[in-house]
Amino acid sequence: MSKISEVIARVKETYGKTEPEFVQAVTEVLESIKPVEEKHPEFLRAGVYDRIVEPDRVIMFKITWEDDEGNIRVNRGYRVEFNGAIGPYKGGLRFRKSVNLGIIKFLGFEQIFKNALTGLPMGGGKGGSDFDPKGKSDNEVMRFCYSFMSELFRHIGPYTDVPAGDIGVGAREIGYLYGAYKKFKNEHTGSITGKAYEYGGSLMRPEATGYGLLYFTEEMLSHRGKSVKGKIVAVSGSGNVALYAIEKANEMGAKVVFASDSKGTIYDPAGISGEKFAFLKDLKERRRGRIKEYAEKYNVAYFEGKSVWDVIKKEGIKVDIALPSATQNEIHREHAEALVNLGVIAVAEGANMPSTPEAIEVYRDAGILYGPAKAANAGGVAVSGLEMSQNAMLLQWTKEEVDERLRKIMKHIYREAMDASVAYGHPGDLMVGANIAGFLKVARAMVALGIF
Ligand code: NDP
Ligand code: 2IT
Repeated sequence: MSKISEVIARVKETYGKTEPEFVQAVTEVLESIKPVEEKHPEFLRAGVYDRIVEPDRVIMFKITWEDDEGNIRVNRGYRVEFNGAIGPYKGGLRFRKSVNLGIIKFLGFEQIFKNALTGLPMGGGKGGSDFDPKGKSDNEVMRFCYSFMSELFRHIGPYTDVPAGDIGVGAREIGYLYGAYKKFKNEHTGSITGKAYEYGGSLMRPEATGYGLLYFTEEMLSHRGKSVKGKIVAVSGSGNVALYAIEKANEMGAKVVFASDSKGTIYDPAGISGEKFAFLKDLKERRRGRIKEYAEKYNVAYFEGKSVWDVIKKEGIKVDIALPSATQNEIHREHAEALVNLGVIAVAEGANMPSTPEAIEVYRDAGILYGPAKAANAGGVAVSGLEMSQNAMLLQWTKEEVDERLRKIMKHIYREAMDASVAYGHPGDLMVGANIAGFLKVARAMVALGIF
């Protein structure tokens, strides 16, 4: 048995029952880097495959806070510092009821290779809590964030570990988390990204993941003589990634007809644009409301309890481009089959691991363009890296400067993934290419740094 197969089997055996998402992520990455094993005996000698699936450090802690009624509440906090070979640990924090160690480990593992692909010196990490900000008052969220940071602050720092946002962690949460960090550490340094511009954030960070997703999609299409312009697009979710994906898709001349939240899906065949998009953005970003309100206000179809992909499959609605931007494992085999049968030309992942392994198989068999998450959604962490650079220099760039760098980085990621796919015998397979290109950088660093 090859070493890689042996490691996959061991991870499955150990975590198959308790951490299925982690096993899924490890299996996908290791399976697709198999062409590397024979070509690089130095990685085998250095034990890289065994080492890379073990987090450097897992921190778990209790968060105690008081709700508005005076009840004492307890949540669980996590920070997984997965791999720091190429730079400080870097990755978001997710606050959602469903968060558990396996989910944070899958996200941290993915982050290692995504961050490497950006070309910036950032290691991989992720954290979060089973706390759900939904339905909580601003004061409750603030008390929770201060309590969360009262433990986390001792583990992070601008050259150690730099958290940011993810699901349930947006501008408000980052503000409170950074406020707490600053108070506990008595330091104003770039130890969290996604900060508002006023206190040291980077312009364009809120937009970066969604915009980067569209830059990447355009790059993929352009190599087949196509463009986003004039295409019908399905976006899932209506959070940070989804909203800015919709905004940029509109700007590029596409028509976005789907969006969703965890309660249901809207279908607006006329396009979610102009005043309607402004309403959606205000509804989800500022008012924290339900997407159903959009359907009521604009008299369009609403599908309660259904995902975008359920609706596409059931109603047989054709889209040209699918941009899953809500959560992991939202697209199953039958959804992917429906997309393909209806004529989708590209799937690019805004969310992390939104497609199941079976769905990915369908895309690849059909030969459609597939932009895997760690390449397609890397714009967010890339601009986080640029925020770290600006913080280190104690200056702030203009929007144009950051946007220009983001565009270049997304092109660079495409090129790296494409070149690796060719060099390792799977020309055009961006999933294999992205995994290999990201892995090579980290593995080379691990070998260079010696065994420890
Ligand atoms: P947000 O919290 O801003 O938005 C998440 C959106 O997805 C909301 O519309 C939410 O619905 C929906 N959603 C979340 N979980 C589920 C679920 N289990 N089922 C159905 N819908 C769900 O998060 P982000 O936009 O930041 O993150 C979205 C995805 O993108 C995640 O996979 C994240 O890991 C990934 N990502 C985020 C980056 C970032 O910079 N923020 C960077 C790269 C990837 P509701 O409003 O009802 O909660
Ligand atoms: O999944 C991701 O890349 C993020 N949530 C962004 C991480 C970051 O550090 O900006």
